[in-house]
Amino acid sequence: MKNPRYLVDHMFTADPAAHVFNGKIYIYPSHDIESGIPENDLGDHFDMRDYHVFSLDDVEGEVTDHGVALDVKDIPWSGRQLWDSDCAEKDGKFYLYFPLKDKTDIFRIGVAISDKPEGPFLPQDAPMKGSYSIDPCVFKDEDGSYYMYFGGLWGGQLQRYRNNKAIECGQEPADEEPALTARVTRLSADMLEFGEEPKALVILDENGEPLKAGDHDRRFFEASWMHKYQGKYYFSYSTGNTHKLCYAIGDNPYGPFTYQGVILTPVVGWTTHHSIVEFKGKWYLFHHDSVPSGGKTWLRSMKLVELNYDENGKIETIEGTA
Ligand code: FUB
Repeated sequence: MKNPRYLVDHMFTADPAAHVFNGKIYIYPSHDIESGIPENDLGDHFDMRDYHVFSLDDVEGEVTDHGVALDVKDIPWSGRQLWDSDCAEKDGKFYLYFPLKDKTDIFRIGVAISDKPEGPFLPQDAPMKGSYSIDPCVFKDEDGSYYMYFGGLWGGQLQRYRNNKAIECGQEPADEEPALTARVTRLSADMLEFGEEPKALVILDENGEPLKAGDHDRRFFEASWMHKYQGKYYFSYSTGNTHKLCYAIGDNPYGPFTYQGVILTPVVGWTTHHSIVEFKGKWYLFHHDSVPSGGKTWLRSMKLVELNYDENGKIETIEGTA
């Protein structure tokens, strides 16, 4: 495999969530477009309108674009901005989870269903009850339970919530206060709703203290991903304005997790976002950068690179500009 490898060049793709279904790799990325909206800290320039699903039989193989899997115009509650999605399979059905601003410009998380991993997906009439913010990631544990991880700062609106309730004039905490965290919730048996109140996913430092809001090099910003390696739970995420993909390890799906280090150093482009998947006995990082668009933050291209662990289960840092 050319390592790293860009996966497609006929359209811009970002935030790739990869899963192995039916022996193939399926990828659920965002579909970046040139919207003409000026860049700002709320991410208005990320004005995506549909999703395509991609598959490949092998990491070196040809990538198939399965076409439009879900279009914003078919989502009854839609406002704007289809951001990072994820997909989970249960009992032969496939559930696509996506963040989208509703008609009042508040991000909610929606679900759409298909009989096939590539869709097309039929959206539910309303977003998941009690959902907010962005970047849903769904993890199936070995006991058959499904957990959703979500949340994102700034344009992702997470700073507007405390204890799952919207607050007036939401702002990030002061630098010395505990950082805002991703959220985790078990999904309901029908996969369509939260099965419980979302909980805070706490990341501890080397002294067992929660990371502080001012610790921009390590604190959670967006892009949750969960995978399991040698019985441990690896929560990985983007640090946003410091542009790193980092990870923390825990003993169960809820944590707490202890900060470990950097998976990917900054890439070309403002955002960094990924998934980690095992395929045929090797591990891979799917992520994106803005090299092919000449550095345009809102026009990203998904990539694939092999990921390695050392003998203690530590992930070896990958150079984002490699
Ligand atoms: O693609 C839009 C947003 O950019 C995602 O939801 C974030 O994670 C960032 O990658």
